[in-house]
Amino acid sequence: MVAVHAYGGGEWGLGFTYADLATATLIDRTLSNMVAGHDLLSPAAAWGAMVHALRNLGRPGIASMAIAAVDNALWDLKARYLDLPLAQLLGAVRTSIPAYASGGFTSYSLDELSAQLGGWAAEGFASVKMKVGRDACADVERVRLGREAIGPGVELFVDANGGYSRTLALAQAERFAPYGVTWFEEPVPSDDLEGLRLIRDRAPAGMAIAAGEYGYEPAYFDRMLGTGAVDVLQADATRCEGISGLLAVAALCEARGLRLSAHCAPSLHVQPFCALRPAVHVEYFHDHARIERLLFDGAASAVDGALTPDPTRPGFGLTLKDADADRFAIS
Ligand code: SMN
Ligand code: MG
Repeated sequence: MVAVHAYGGGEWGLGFTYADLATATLIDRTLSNMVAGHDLLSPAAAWGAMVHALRNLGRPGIASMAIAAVDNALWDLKARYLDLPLAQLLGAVRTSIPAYASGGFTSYSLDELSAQLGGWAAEGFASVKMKVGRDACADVERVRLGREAIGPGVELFVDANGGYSRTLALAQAERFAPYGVTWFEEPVPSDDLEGLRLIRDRAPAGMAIAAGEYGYEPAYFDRMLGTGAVDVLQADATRCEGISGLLAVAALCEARGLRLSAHCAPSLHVQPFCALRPAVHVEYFHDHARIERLLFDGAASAVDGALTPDPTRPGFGLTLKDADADRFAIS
């Protein structure tokens, strides 16, 4: 995690991304000077300056994650300055957002998989996500077990992380369908937009194709949507250049009538996803939920399968627990 504090108007703002130390170096050496002196009420202006300044480094990847962390801190600062939760600042359209629980790694034993997914169903999550894509045969058995663990009333999502070929993904979609899989994420590598489109066109009825977690800039999402690659677009504000970038992605979804789902970092996404009209849910990725609870006061905590921002806390509602974070600091 790379955490950023921004200061102005007697307030502070906190943003973060999940990225390499190189991202922090870029923020420290370049972006911090770049945003200094900007109007704290206009994060979008600072965002434009950052995008311009990093042009020659190449935009996707480290540069975009660095912009994301700073942009998130600047939005938090603005919201704190105005004493508004970020959802209110952006214009809330809902008071809570459904969350799907996510884990189910291929490295788990069958018992671990059952216990995790079944536990989430018992906690009240309406949908849960598990990994597939490592061993096609084993995956079918794992999906069968996943369904058995959660019972009939919970949606089952699978994420192949691009682990299948086009033909195998089509075959797996047919094999997963009897277990009520309603979401097939990255059945093929997400750079294969025509492949995603092919699977989407031929997937069993009721099975949505999802991708977008490697999106760093608006043009990437525009290409993905322009190819008709997905039913649900995923976006991650720790990657897609922060809240400013996320607003652009939401506009693309809205224009095409597509659903938007948050990837990872639940504590960062709960507030903005209460203000984005195309948003359908956020991902309650279990490792991030744990890390964010460890490092932040005000971290997201799912209740009955939903995340509800605290209306009394401004911005993202997060405060870095300095003493706990210091134990893990790298400098
Ligand atoms: C994922 C990728 C990287 C880190 C955590 C989780 C995964 C997801 O692809 O969609 O949750
Ligand atoms: Mg994924």
